[in-house]
Amino acid sequence: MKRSEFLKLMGAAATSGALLPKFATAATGGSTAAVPKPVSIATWNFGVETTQLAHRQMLDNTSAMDATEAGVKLCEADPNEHSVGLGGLPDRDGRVTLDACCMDHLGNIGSVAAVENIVHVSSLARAVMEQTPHVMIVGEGAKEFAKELGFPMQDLTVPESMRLWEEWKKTAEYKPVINIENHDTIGQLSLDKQGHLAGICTTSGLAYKMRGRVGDSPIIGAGLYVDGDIGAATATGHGEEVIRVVGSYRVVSEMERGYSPQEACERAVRKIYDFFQRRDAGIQDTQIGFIAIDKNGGYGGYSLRPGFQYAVTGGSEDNTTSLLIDAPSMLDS
Ligand code: SD4
Repeated sequence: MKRSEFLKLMGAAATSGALLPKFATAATGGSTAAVPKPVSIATWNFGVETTQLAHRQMLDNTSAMDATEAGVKLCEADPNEHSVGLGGLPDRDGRVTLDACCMDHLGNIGSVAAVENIVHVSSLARAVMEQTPHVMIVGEGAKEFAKELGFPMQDLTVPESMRLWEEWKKTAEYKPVINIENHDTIGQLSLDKQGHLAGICTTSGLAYKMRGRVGDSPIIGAGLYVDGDIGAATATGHGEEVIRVVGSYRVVSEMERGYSPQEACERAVRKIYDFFQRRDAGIQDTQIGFIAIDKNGGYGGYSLRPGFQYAVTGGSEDNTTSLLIDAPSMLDS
């Protein structure tokens, strides 16, 4: 299916840039200036569509959590995105396993990991948050819970993801690898008209991972963190390294100490770099990106190496801005 057809199917055509008074691609950077509420930010270029959808919904008084969920679901259902939801790259055994978590401004959290056959794991994480006394359910248990709730079960493979896996197998010798080109998790953070923050992170994780491997994305504090009084952050990239520094919590905690979202993201990336140095570990295969938003709509993003982009859509009905930003990076290549 072509991307345009897919978007039409998802009813997202109405969120295209045509409706937006301003659409620009900034060269680099974050903003210490606040974007007027509502505002939504998300990792990677698919974040343009997902933030536009969330923003439009929030203009209509949808909550940050509902709008963020609507945004990331667009990405989860897209068979052409091979790092999230349907069509995500499989583990080394050819099984697609998904991870997701969500958090709101009150500190409500929900998470699922290593889930098979469910496209909208963001909604499943939200169901864990809202309908169970627990915060994290994994594997078969998560699938059973999804079945109970009536989530459709489906094969998450698509011909292209299987073709890529077959290619990988030719030389892989069944060895899990960290492959920087396959980091495209969506982490999305929104600030609604009421000033409430919410975030969701959803991914198929590292391509060709070992069965049962779980990265940062469904781990509250690592892949996502929201503090309604301060701000929110989410991560993409090499999950093992993000977990090591409790990355998203670290970003929010730096904001609590007074750093801007941009500075806070930079400090978290530098900490990851420091840990590599201490361990004398090779950093060549690692990419990490953080994005953050504060409770006033200030935002930022930063990555270890170039190539990371994030999207920001915010402002009032009459004055909406949607940007795709090339995040500044710590290393040159
Ligand atoms: C993980 N952080 O499972 C995820 C992968 C990722 O962009 O972000 N890809 O480690």
